[in-house]
Amino acid sequence: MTVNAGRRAAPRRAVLAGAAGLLTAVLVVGLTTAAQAGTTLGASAAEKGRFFGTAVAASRLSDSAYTTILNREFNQVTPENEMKIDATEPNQNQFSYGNADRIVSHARSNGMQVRGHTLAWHSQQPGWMQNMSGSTLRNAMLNHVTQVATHFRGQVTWWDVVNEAFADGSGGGRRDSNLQRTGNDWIEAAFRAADAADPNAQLCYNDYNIDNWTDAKTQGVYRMVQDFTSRGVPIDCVGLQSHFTGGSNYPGNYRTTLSSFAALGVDVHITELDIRNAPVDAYRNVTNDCLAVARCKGITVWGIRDSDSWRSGESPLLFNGSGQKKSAYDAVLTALNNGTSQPTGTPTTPPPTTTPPPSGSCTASITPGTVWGDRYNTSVDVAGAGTWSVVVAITSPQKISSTWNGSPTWDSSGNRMTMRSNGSGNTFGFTTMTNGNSSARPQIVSCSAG
Ligand code: 9MR
Repeated sequence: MTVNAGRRAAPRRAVLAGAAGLLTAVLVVGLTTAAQAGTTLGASAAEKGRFFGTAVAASRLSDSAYTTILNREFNQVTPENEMKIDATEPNQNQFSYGNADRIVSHARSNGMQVRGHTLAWHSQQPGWMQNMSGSTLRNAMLNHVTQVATHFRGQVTWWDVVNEAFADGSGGGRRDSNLQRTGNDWIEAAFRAADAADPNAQLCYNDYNIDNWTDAKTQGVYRMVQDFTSRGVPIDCVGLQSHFTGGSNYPGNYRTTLSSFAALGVDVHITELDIRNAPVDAYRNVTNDCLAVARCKGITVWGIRDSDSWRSGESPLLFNGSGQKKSAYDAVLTALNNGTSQPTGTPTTPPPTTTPPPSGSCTASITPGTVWGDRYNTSVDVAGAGTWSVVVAITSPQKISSTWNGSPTWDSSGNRMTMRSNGSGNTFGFTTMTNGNSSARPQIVSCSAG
């Protein structure tokens, strides 16, 4: 049993998503192009029980070409800079959330989940923090984690609690920084503070150059996660940034890295994917590797169009500067559509043997949620069982494009979703694209305990 299983409590996300959606529904009613499951990255990933997301910059939300692609293709967002320490606490104990709130509001009102990035990092610290050290810095960091995680409680599905704390090179040890100099336990202290502030958020460690399984840095992070899970430090996930510098930089053992972290009992996410010149093969391989590992729950690209990228000169993304789909986009979408919905993965250590819980029945009831021009939300309350699996039928051509608070799998038609409890409570939810049929609504087929 993983340490995180007992951490999650009431499933507030679906309810809040509906409320946020209601407030801003007017903004999305104008959308005329209905995305179709299987023909967009987010919808196709959702059919495989995963998310497909992008980094978003608040300054670009007023660019309709940008938001058209964002709303059509993605079901997860990561604020690119707006939740970093310098943005959220520019002066000590003065918090500033405007741009971050704008991204969160846009995301949630469009049925997208949010990854918070990032609570503790050696970089992009405000000046006041850069000049601190010792217990003063430790306390300021913990206060920052607590305040920011509390502000976004219930709105952020995952937090990059700590970012880039390991050194490059052959040692596999920690990066020197003012935070590291407060003591080696600063990372677990940050995770414990985040857990206390938002017990429902999934807490991730995020880093770059941890893609190649044999690299010392990868091994160093692996040992830390292993240590955390063995001692009950609350960690739920590891993010591999995966900023690749070219096709050759994608390591052939990437799948082994993903499955090895997963075998520790944490989810893995590809959090900042971009690849120099967007080679089709490398994008396809990354996608297939994620799909092959059951606990690889999703992919986030680090920007939408090449012109939005932090390294725009390398054209590393899936859309060109004019917003047109590149060949790499087609490769990713095809891989997602061909991928398995019940991946097996190849863990380097065998998974623990578990005894299935006793089966029985339960009841599942539907509560309609926010309705937009081209999609609507539904939440389902399950009673009579703590762990369960609920089968939901959708009427074609409607398709479910994103889900929350459960682990979905799909039948081959894509019209039947089996949602299993994943420790997020007894309410799950999903967004359905109407695809031209605005009258049909999901039906519960069965509810089984265990
Ligand atoms: O994309 C971000 C860029 O706009 C910022 O100037 C930069 C400043 O540090 O951070 C970039 O995002 C980084 C992310 O937060 C952490 N991993 C590496 C990303 C690319 O540098």
